[in-house]
Amino acid sequence: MTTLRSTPPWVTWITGTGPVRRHVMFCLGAGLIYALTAAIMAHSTWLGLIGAGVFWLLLGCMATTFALFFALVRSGWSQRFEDPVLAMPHGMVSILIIVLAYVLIGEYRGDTIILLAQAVAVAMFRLRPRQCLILGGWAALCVSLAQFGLVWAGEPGFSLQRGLTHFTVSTVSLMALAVVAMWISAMRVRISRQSDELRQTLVQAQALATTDMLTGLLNRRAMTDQLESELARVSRSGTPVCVALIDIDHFKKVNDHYGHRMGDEVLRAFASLAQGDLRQVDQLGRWGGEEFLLMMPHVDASQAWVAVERLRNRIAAHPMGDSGNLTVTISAGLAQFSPGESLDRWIERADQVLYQAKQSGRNRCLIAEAPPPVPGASPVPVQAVARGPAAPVVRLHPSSP
Ligand code: GH3
Ligand code: MG
Ligand code: MG
Repeated sequence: MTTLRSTPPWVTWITGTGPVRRHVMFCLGAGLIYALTAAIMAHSTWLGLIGAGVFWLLLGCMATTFALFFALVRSGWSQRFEDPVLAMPHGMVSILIIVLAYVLIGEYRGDTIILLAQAVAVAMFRLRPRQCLILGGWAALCVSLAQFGLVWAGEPGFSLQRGLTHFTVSTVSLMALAVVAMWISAMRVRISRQSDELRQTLVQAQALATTDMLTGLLNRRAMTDQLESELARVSRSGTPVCVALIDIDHFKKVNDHYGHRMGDEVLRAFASLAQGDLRQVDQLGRWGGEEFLLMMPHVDASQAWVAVERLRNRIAAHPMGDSGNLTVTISAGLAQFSPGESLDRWIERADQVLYQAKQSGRNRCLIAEAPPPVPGASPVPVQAVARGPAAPVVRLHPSSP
């Protein structure tokens, strides 16, 4: 048994719903990285490694950036862009803040290079391959400018020699990381495209396995599945359900006189007319050749008979073919499910009365009489079969079990 757990309202208030929620979660992930960085900075400030002014300035920059991007994503404003997470501009602004830290925190500035590497590495999970390379280049460019600026401004302890060493190490490692990020991002894009294709193929395969290609109706296998699940439902609820086996009369003659293509056209026309005439809960499938099976839940035999008669009259009155000079009729055998009987037996009863409808002149719908009750099963509501406007109930062969 599965239990449905609903999301608490305060979580929905923060994350939103639908696609926005997924994008907000990315933003919150970035927020977590900011929070960890702020905690490390606070500890360093407490140890006296960073000045309090610098700490509050960097904290303010991080908080403002996070709040701004969170608002843009959470409000749904960013949905208009190809990447609603805004990973590229967010990544670029974060890199600027890290480079600001690089400039301001003095002799421990080398530690911030690892944060730049982290910003580039995170990009591979969201950005396209080329964007990963651009972001890596942006990080290397910003930190290089900062290094040359520090040398040019005569920052104490940051000689030309030191600046060049920093420049080489940071540029080489950031660009190497950007190439790896690009490669992983390309792999991610390829895997996601392949899984989309696979999903599409699966949907197509499912449609092929359950649909009759000529008429677009359920095929026999899918129809049998529907019948089985309906029987499982009926055995719990006890509500009535009927099937009608419908066969086009003298269909062979249509093929013989008008050609096989016209025969196909008639089958398609029947399917489309019937579908337009039925309730949403009714299920129609192609049972084979020019024979169709209609399942009608929640109605007894006399109510189902009225529906099939309406369909029969509609088909008989509908001109088919290009010139419209062809009309066909249908015969149907109808059976209400009797508690305790098997699916095969139920359909067999419908088939037997269809045979009798053919024998007695075609273009009619007959109802199968309810079978003798199965011991232990709840009885069939007899009046359900006997009621209705002249519904012709047919007594099946006495030897039938
Ligand atoms: P009855 O009134 O007794 O049902 O006679 P009938 O001619 O309709 O029945 P019969 O079983 O003699 O012939 C059915 C024909 O339906 C034979 C078969 O070639 C044709 N048929 C079956 N499937 C298709 C199909 O997909 N397309 C076309 N055009 N014909 C089909
Ligand atoms: Mg036929
Ligand atoms: Mg037939």
